[in-house]
Amino acid sequence: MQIRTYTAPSMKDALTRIKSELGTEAVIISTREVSDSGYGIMSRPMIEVVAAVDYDGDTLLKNTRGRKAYSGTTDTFAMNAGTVLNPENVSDDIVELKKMLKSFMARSGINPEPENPVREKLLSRGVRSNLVDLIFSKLGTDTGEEAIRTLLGKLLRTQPPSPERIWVFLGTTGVGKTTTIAKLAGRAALREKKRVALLTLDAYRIGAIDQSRIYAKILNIPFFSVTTPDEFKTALNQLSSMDLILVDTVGRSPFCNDYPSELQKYFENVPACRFLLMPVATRDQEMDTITKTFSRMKIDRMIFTKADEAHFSGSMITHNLLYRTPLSYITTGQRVPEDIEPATTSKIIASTLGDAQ
Ligand SMILES: Nc1nc2c(ncn2[C@@H]2O[C@H](COP(=O)(O)OP(=O)(O)O)[C@@H](O)[C@H]2O)c(=O)[nH]1
Ligand SMILES: [Mg+2]
Repeated sequence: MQIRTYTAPSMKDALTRIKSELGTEAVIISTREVSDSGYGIMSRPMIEVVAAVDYDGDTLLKNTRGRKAYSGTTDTFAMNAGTVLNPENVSDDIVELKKMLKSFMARSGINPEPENPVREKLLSRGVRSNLVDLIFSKLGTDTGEEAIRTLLGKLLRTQPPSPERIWVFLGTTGVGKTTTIAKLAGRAALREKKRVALLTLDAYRIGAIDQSRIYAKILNIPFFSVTTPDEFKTALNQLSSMDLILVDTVGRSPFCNDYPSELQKYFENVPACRFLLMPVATRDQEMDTITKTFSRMKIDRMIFTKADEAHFSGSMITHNLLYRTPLSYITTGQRVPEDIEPATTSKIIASTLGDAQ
């Protein structure tokens, strides 16, 4: 964080200098009236403003470069969103300081700019504040909901699974991997009449395979449980006639550093579509940690789970705009196989902003 003190004849002059030197992400920490260096009646009242920005010089430069590109196409915006909003640079302190500044201004009788109701709506539905700032810096502070829906419609990425016949389901424990696999297996086997098999990687021999075994039995499809990369490859060879092989993973917390690298050993030279599953109600900080941890597995698609349990679903927009991994499915309940839907941009937008008027 850089902290600088500015002295200027008016608040407006001070803010202009802060904006040009520290950028628009700068926050005001304190303001006070002071006198300039003149004596007696010659001295003029001045205002002293302490401002801070949460970037080191290098990142600030990147940030400024990123901002210039916003005037380009929406794709340029999207690409640069990654640079500007690298989650490692995103600090809760900035949000906290902005809140403090607002309450300070309110108490001092200074009227902050009236908030745009759409901005409030996006924030209250869980879209990350830095992204909301970015959207409004692109579209203008008085932008209406329609323009935001149109922009999101262009930026959000949804895609069906990639064409490989092996699908791998990754994510922390309890996010809904096994249930989602059962839903997809049920649909593929019963509705699409595909030859489907279930395979569980129990790398740590935790023994949590009964659930998958039961689903396989109900669907009358082959089931394998493997505990080493060699066993995994042998099982894949035996399943070479299958149209779809759904691979469940049971294991440790992703905060265990060796977990993704252990898993990675199974998938060397195995063409597969790798899904990362995450509940809609995941908090920002966990979202960043989990995404970063599993990024070593080269995630191809996202599945957001438990949409029915979340009060708001801005996390899907946040994740999609920040990490750009296309979303394939959204799960909406515990019923197998009913509660799963292919993702569409209009569904993501409607789940956050409500149906368009
Ligand atoms: N409400 C709700 N519960 C779900 C959903 N998907 C899975 N679950 C429940 O979440 C719990 C953990 O699911 P499971 O598939 O075992 O998670 P895993 O540890 O990732 O394999 C189970 O009780 C599931 O019924 C969903 O979309 N909505
Ligand atoms: Mg499971």
